[in-house]
Amino acid sequence: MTTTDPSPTAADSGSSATEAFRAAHQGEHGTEQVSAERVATVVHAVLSGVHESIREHEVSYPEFQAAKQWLMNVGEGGEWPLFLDVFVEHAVEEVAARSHEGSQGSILGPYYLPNQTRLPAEASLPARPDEKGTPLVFAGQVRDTSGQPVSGAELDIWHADDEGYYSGFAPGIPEGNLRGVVVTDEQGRFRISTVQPAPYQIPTDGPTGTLITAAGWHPWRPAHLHLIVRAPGHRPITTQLYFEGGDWLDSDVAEATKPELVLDPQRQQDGHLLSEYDFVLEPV
Ligand code: MBD
Ligand code: FE
Repeated sequence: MTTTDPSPTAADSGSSATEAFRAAHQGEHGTEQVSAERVATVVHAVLSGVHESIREHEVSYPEFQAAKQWLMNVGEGGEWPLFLDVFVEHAVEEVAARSHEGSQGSILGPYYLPNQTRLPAEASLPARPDEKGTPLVFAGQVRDTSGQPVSGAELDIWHADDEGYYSGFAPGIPEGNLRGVVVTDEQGRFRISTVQPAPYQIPTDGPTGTLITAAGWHPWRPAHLHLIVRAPGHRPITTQLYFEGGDWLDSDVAEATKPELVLDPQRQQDGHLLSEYDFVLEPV
């Protein structure tokens, strides 16, 4: 390692993710927004599933107390956003996708930050002067479901660095690093220069990591780009793009991969990787 920055602790990234979620959803009043009927139906179903698991697996008092202890730790460590996005969000996205047209989506995850630098259609994401990683160019076109190019569409893009860390959630990375809002040109095109992200490892020193270790699972997500693609009059698409042949592609801990979301970057003469991908937005 050439840097002197400490590795991010689970507690640091957990509390940042909790803060980011609260900021994004401030003014929304939680359960007051959901009808009593829906709360009763869904919460009853969830609790019934828990009760049934306890009966089926004859869960003991020590196991119940261990679970209670762990749940308290998730809250204290600020890891509810991480835990829920890794283990639950993919099912919510799957249900939402049933009624969607246009490009496939995927989960948002805990590390989105709004209001990043706006950039022209051909742009480099903000990066450190010595940003490590293989240069990657991500280029394509945004069209609507009738095939018309969408000019002025925003590609809100963010991804981990060459060590798998996200700016805003790991110490020592400048604010806004490897994040940006790229605006498509008159032909709906974009061409974004960045670096190839590394796979993401769930912090092993927090409660989510403890659970994964205790169960003997692995803590990895395959390398990915996050995007929200939006344009007036169209449904925004939240998605992720992965890399053919990458580690963990077939065993994402967050179960958020889809075959349609795998890029196959080609190495160019000067050594950089080029990936082309087009987005299709449906009208609202
Ligand atoms: C990530 O980087 C991520 O994308 C998700 C969904 C969960 C945890 C970390
Ligand atoms: Fe991610």
